[in-house]
Amino acid sequence: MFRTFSKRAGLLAAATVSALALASCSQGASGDGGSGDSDTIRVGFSQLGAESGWRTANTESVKASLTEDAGFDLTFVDAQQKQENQIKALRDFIDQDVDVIAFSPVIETGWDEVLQDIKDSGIPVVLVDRTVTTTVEDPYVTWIGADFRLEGEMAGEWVAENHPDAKIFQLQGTLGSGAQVDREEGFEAAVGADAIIGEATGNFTRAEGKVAVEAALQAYPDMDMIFAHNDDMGLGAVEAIEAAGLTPGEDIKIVTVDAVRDGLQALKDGKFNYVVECNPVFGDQLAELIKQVVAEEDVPLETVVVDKTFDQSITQEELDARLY
Ligand code: GZL
Repeated sequence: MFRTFSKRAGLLAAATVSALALASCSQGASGDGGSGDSDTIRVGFSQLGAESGWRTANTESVKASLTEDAGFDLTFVDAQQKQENQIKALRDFIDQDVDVIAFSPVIETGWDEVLQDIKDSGIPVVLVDRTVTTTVEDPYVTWIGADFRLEGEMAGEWVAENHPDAKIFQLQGTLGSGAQVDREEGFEAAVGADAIIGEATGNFTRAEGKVAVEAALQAYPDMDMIFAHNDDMGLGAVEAIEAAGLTPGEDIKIVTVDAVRDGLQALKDGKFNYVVECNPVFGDQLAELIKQVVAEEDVPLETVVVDKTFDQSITQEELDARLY
């Protein structure tokens, strides 16, 4: 069974690759004729959906980097958060005999057959963002994304330090996704499982997050904190809390992950209490990795996109300076 390895080891590799990527990008960008390919690289990209502000920003970053001018012929397919749509897209990419297949798996499991077929086709896989658990040996050449477990730990450490007695409702992302599994693991390691009085999934969307919290407010009247696995569900929680006549950020504290603009605005407005970043703007690093894969250069198995954290001291200047 293969799963993306412990991501801490990837940090050093990330720093190395990031420096290399930036260097080679700047060479290419300055037009000094770097080592750019004369051939176009045909990339099949299966994006899992458009469920959140994070996903939208990630898609924009990927499309802004995998351009014709940069030497790519990108086929981009949105799966509307359905695994069967992703598997169909991956099979289409095999039929089209693309040069590289890239995808962000909506959940960790259920990919063995299609990953084996891709491997048999000889097309290299670049895994993006989410992780996979599979029996296929060496299922992908390289993965780029965030350390979800660390994100959960950072959120949990802030809670443990600032609200040690919190009664927490956990608003989970898409069940079975690497982001949900690992954020939950990291968060619970930091706060202790006993601090979590209830949980339910909001599938990383604002609407489903609101519905889940409406039910939670009835089921857990003594909850005083929500850990939402992304900003969008946290914003849905704000709507539900306000509809119940309570004050988000005060009666019920909210801790989230992503740091999209709407989430950081809620933080600045006092409706969120703490936000852990999960940076989606890595299209340039992805483009560089794909070029290295096609050139059969050595690439690290993992490139971890480094995250930071925000509290309510965030300024409007910081907010305005955000890329997404
Ligand atoms: C994280 C990404 C998650 C975001 C959500 O890298 O996979 O999926 O946290 C998105 O906003 O839905």
